[in-house]
Amino acid sequence: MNRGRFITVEGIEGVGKSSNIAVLVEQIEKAGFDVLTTREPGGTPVAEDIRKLLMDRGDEPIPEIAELLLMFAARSLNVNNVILPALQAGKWVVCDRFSDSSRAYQGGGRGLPMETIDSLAEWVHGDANPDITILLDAPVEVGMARANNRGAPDRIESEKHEFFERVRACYLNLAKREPDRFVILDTTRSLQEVQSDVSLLVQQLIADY
Ligand code: Z5A
Repeated sequence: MNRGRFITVEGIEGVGKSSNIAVLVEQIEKAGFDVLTTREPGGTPVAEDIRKLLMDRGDEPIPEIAELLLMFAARSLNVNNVILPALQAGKWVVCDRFSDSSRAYQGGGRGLPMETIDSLAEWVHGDANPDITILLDAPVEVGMARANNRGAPDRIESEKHEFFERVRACYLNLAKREPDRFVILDTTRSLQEVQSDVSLLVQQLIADY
């Protein structure tokens, strides 16, 4: 059986990951493939517990290194217990964030060394890298304005504007570094326009499968 395709969706908060993942999944299913969706940090019961630890605005400060290691601990659970078994069963996997989020947030945003993050990625998931990464991109103000319509910000959402500027710049650099894997979609356009690009992309992926 062919290994399924592994697709990740990335971007700063509020750029429309959830809204576009819904279309992505619908299109893949329409083409007759089984698809599994998951998210990071999270995706398994223990990884979802780690997510709560990471997002809660508790009293104890979380050092940057602990934050990075917790992201990768959750990723190890998701890769081994959810992503790899699904790919091996021929399912397509759509993951809301993956190691590029650690590169962008903990590397770009917090300033942790990229070589360390790349080594952790290699250690935790070896060559289980995404076949394609959709980077949804918009200026920080746009993402924040869309995200602000929701409830109280979590621990990471409470960071300052400059933090998210660094995260976005890092994402754009990652896309430059691996142009064959990344597809950048400008999400300042209407949701319908972006979703129609997502549909075209899926058709292309299916044609190449
Ligand atoms: N994190 C990390 O630091 N390191 C890691 O390794 C990993 C994660 C894996 C997880 O958050 C947090 O963890 C995240 C990074 C960090 N922290 N931050 N910030 P998450 O991924 O669960 O949540 P999020 O990034 O905050 O995503 P989100 O806010 O849920 O946004 P979204 O899914 O990208 O957007 P949406 O919900 O689809 O859309 C937001 C609103 O905009 C909604 O009302 C839509 O209808 C609207 N929208 C969407 N697209 C459009 C367009 N094109 N036009 C108009 N309106 C639109």
